[in-house]
Amino acid sequence: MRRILILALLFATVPLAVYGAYHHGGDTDSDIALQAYPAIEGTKLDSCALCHSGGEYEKKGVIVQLGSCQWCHYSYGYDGSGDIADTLNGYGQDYLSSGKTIQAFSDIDAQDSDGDGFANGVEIAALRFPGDANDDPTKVPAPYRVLTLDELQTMPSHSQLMLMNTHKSGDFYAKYTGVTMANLLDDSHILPSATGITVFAPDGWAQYHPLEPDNDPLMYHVYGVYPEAKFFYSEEADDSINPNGWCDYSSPSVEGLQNDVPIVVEGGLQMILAYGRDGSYLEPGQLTLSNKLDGEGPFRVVPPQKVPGPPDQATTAVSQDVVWPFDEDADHNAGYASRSATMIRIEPLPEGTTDIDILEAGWNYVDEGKILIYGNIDPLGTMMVKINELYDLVMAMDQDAFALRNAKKILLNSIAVIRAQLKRDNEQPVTVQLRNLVARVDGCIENGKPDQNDLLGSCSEQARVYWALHELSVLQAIGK
Ligand SMILES: [Ca+2]
Ligand SMILES: [Ca+2]
Ligand SMILES: [Ca+2]
Ligand SMILES: [Ca+2]
Repeated sequence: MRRILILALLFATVPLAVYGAYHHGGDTDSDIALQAYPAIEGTKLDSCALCHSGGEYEKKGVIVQLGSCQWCHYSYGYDGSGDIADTLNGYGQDYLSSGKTIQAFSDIDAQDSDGDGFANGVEIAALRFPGDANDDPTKVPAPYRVLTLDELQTMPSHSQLMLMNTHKSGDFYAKYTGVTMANLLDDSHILPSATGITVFAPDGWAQYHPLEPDNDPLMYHVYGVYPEAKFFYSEEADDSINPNGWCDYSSPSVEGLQNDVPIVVEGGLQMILAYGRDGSYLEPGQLTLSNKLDGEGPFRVVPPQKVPGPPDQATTAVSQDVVWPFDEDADHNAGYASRSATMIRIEPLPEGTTDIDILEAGWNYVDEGKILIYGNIDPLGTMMVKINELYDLVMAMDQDAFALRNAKKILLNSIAVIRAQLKRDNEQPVTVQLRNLVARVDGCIENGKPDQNDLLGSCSEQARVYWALHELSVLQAIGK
């Protein structure tokens, strides 16, 4: 029960959407959106979430959070039997009632569909959701890093033979290989204020883990070694001998092990981000037509048992008159092992930041073998990416957008100076220089038109640079 509450709380404060491919057969609205706003192509706005909301439902006592695409499929149905209007956010409803055309997009441009104080057109220019009041141009995506399978494999690897104890799916021993979560977080430079992680899979699943050991039996910690486990073997449980067995002992690593003998794991049992199992890469997950996840890879977060015990009989089995009957209080760690993890959010999100643009971190991450780590981490890497993007953005701007003939050069030079200071990690000058530069692109935001010292004469271009600098300023303040 406590777990359900915690998940519900997390979701209540930080709404999340997970996006998939959304340019459906028969869907013309997403193409019209791209015609109306070509600049959103490939951004987080180029997704279901532009017009559709996410949602959640309860499944066996657990709140399952669905992103906009899954929510639409869940509530509208793959057969289209539901009412599509129920899945629309405020912006989608305004678009619908304005006639669903290119003209409709410009007709509602000046409206504030989600009531967050920013007009739809302003939000779209800043790449913020016009149908989500929790997203607006002042909100800054949290710092992040993306890791590939190759990169993870260059980090120290950790292997452990362990029991995966399930409620009802059948238990198994397996030797998982990966990186310890502790190592991964240290390598990501998590900040001292970090308290836990939430792991997300593209089917909408989310699982929270505290950093430090916790008394709650359902809280599997990130840092620290788990108790050594004994090997539990019984012919009755062995599904290769007994057709009614419930444990798979086929892992080559169990060969030669005796019942009731401790399993020795070098470095001890730890929570790992696994990419291998019994010498093979994890099989990538995929969503079945009934919205169920098959496969467990390319990455699975694997927590060992906090209270080691034998594989117990499935809760659904008819016969519980066995050597290890189902035990409600047993440590069923497998249910907390997130399959096909594509995102790890380090909690809490730093002040002034919000969930990142996670358009890419869905099923393509499963296919590409990538994982996204974001939240309470050192912002420097993200700032370097953002300042390079800003430089390229200004570089590509038309000369006409600038207020003076040499204004483009001045702006580019200023950005280059800040970038150089960032590289040297000179905190003080970066903060001051960012503030000074904002003052030279702030007229339109402050007073609706360029002011005396502004470098850009075009308000739309000013807004893009202004919000980009705002983003850098918020990131710069993280952890300070
Ligand atoms: Ca708005
Ligand atoms: Ca908004
Ligand atoms: Ca079991
Ligand atoms: Ca100014």
